[in-house]
Amino acid sequence: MRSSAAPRGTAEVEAESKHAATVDLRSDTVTRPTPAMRRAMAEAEVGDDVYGEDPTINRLEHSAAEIFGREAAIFVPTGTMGNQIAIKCHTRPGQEVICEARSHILDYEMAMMAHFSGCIARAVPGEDGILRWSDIKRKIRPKTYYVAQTGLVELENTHNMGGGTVYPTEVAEEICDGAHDAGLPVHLDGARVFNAAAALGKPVAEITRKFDSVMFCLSKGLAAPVGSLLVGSRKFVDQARVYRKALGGGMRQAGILAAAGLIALEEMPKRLHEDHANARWMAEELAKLRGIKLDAKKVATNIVVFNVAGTGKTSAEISRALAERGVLINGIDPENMRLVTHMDVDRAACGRALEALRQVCG
Ligand code: TLP
Repeated sequence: MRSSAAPRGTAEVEAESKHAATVDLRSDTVTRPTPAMRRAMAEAEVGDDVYGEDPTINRLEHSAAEIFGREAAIFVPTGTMGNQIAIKCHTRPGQEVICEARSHILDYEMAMMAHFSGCIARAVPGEDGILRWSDIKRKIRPKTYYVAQTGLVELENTHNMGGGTVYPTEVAEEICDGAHDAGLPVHLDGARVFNAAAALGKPVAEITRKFDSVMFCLSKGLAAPVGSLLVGSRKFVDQARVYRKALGGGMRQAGILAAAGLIALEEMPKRLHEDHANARWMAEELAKLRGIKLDAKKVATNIVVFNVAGTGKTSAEISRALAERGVLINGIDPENMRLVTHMDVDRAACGRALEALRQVCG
């Protein structure tokens, strides 16, 4: 069994070197910087960001705050660090964080909410990863001294393991309003919030306006090599800067990275619909294969999660056979797999991956 977050196995690496044109659908994190990004990186004006003196980082943070309609933003090396800093800022040790049962903060962030913030997750299952206020309301702990108190509500949009599903804006806003009435902040893991915005046809500022903080990644569908941002109030971001430094995330002349990030932020969101169309097409074709189960109509962004139990093979066996044909797709568990479309995989490459899937699963 291999998770999508797992390092590449020998079979995959060997296959990659054998095939000049490997189709890598393991994640949108595998995208490489564009020529424009590489040029901008080479020419970036830099300074020491711990002193607040890197002009390119300052420009990126300013631009992110403006795009999200917030007071401030902070550049962090990874989405994981951004999420964990947000949890630390919003909570106190001994509290609970309400999140979806397959959320990234719970399943892929190394138990850091316990390790770093001293909190436990109150995991709530949601259909396709999407929670409703009625699910959350029931899990808020009563205000008595003898139970751990709820400190934070966290949502994920798009929901990764839910299959790139998108929160309808009114559902997310009802949760934010309900949580705020209960005195609770709400953090958004918006690693792929630009995909959500593209699917909804709305600006990110509009779909995230009620959240207290938002983390989003430059290094996924937006194709930057490194980096994420955390946006929120000035007070929140000032506190986040303290925790970023404490975690060793004060990166000095990281304007080199921010230069690529600015292109990712300002230029790349407009092409995400191509990835979504490719994912939907792959889902429709996959649904025709015997032994594979998925509802292609639910594929709204760039992630396709599908069940392979009916093929009589495990996801690891399928992964290996695909890798031999130059196609990389990982399993989530023995019965389920995830493929993610992105800028470095065009329609023709998706077609080649489908052909390999037909050979292996059909
Ligand atoms: N997701 C990765 C793996 O860790 C699973 C991927 O390949 O999809 N939030 C969400 C919703 C994410 O999907 C990820 C990365 C993160 C946070 C963390 O971002 P990084 O990898 O920059 O720490």
